[in-house]
Amino acid sequence: MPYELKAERPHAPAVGAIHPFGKIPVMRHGDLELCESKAIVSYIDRVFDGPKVIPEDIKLGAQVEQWVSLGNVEFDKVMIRQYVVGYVFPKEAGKPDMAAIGAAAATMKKQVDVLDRAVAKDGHLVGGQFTFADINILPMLFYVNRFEEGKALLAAAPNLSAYMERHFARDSFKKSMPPPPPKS
Ligand SMILES: N[C@@H](CCC(=O)N[C@@H](CS)C(=O)NCC(=O)O)C(=O)O
Repeated sequence: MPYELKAERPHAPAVGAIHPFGKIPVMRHGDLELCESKAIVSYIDRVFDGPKVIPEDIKLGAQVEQWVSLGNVEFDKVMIRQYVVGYVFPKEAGKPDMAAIGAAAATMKKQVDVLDRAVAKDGHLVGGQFTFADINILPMLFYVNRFEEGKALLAAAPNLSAYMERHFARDSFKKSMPPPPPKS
């Protein structure tokens, strides 16, 4: 589907006008303004033709919802908020709290095992097809893989490593790589 990407920082006025807590992404389509990735994806999936990223099949769709919820509640909390943000935005500038990062990495080990088993069968989280369950989790794995402990954990998970390699090579993944953030 055609789209126009307007790069904005979180909490920029244009973002705050749509997301009550100033987070990105936000979307505008005609007179509809939406925030929160899952809501945006569900809308696009329903309005536009093309392959569904949330399958219409009730059981497959429910499994996608399950993994998206696990992604947003469990994996995002540890992998992004505790681990990646711990490195990128330390509370004290230039001094990441290595005890907190180590604790996050220990929890992440269990999460990586769960994902490694989940993709073992056919290289997807749900139903042998590429869905929003995968799309939601792949950017988290991409950023975890940029830091030492995360890279080591992921390298030790063979199914998940193959999963990442395969899906990171997708044209859509490369095209949705965020542009450098605009200057604030
Ligand atoms: N639940 C939101 C999470 C969005 C989110 O956390 N976005 C980050 C950037 S990837 C953000 O805007 N962070 C700014 C902040 O937390 O203040 C969604 O799924 O869209």
